[in-house]
Amino acid sequence: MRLGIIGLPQSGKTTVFEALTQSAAADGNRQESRIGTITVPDARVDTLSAMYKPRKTIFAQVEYFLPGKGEHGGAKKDQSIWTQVRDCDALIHVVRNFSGYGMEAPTPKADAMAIDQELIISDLVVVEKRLERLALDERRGKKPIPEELTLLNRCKEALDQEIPLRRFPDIAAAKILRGYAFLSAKPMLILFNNDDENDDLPDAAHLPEDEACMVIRAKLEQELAQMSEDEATEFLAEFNITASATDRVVQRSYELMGLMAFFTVGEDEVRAWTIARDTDAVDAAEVIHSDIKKGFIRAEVLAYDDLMAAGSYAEARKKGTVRLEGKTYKVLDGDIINFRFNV
Ligand SMILES: Nc1nc2c(ncn2[C@@H]2O[C@H](COP(=O)(O)OP(=O)(O)O)[C@@H](O)[C@H]2O)c(=O)[nH]1
Ligand SMILES: [Mg+2]
Repeated sequence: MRLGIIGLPQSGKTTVFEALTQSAAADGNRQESRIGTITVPDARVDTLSAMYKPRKTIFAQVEYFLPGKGEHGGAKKDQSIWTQVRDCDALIHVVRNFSGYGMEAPTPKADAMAIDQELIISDLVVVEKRLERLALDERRGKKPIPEELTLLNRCKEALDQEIPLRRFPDIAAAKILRGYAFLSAKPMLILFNNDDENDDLPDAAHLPEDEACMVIRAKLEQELAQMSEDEATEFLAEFNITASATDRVVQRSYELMGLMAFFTVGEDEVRAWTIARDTDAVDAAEVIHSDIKKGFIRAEVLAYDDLMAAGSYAEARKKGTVRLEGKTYKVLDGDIINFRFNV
């Protein structure tokens, strides 16, 4: 899973990236795009690991991607940022809500909308090109796929009205549109980047409507990321910060993207795997290995809570809470799965 960090210049994207990934700036390398991998905290994995004492414990991971500035100026530069984030699964949109010497007062709502406009325009270009192409094909006797045509026309209608595609869950989820990687269809979390002293969201008048929003104090968090544990504890108390920004941002992004985790356990490895909600068992198997999907027989499933209630896998089996499920079983958050397959 990859989260792309976007936002206006000077909104704090680099600072947010460094806070989240706990990485310091590699000086002189500022034009390049950067990727940071972070581990998704999950207390259930800690518990399973304590129970199985495996050789390896593997948490889910998330990648943060900070687009590079590109080599060209002007329009081409902007274009390249959007091209760079096309294959991200979701967007983290950083909006300036801090003041600084020589800066204008923050205008968070207007700033957020300006970026949204760019996403919308970028998608509109893609949709219009594709519709032209389909019309041309049709004149040459090639029939378009009706579902695709209908959906593309709906996209165009929405984008023409400056409505981002993420407002339409069926469009955002449509398999047939996936290849277009529409930017405004991606789940987006707005991070208001506040002054150190301010822990609040902008008041309603300055909030964009219908968006997932949270506050980050990126500069503070960045400083925090570079402290020793002792220093950090003191600092957290002083600024009234509870969970680290990373934890909060990851959690919100997970919710936003409709993601969840299932687990595999054993003496060798305890591991969390990330899947979308409503994933079939056979597709969850594929996340581990395509062979498991191909040779899928059954999924042996035990809910995490049932394992905790029973105390051990063997006890859970005696109680009858270990189930055998078929290919189309919808995996639930916290399922512990043992796939039976042959290759
Ligand atoms: N006061 C304050 N300054 C910040 C904050 N986040 C970033 N800055 C400053 O704003 C400037 C731009 O930040 P930067 O991360 O480079 O923005 P980018 O252009 O979006 O990558 C830098 O001087 C940062 O130190 C913040 O939360 N509070
Ligand atoms: Mg930057």
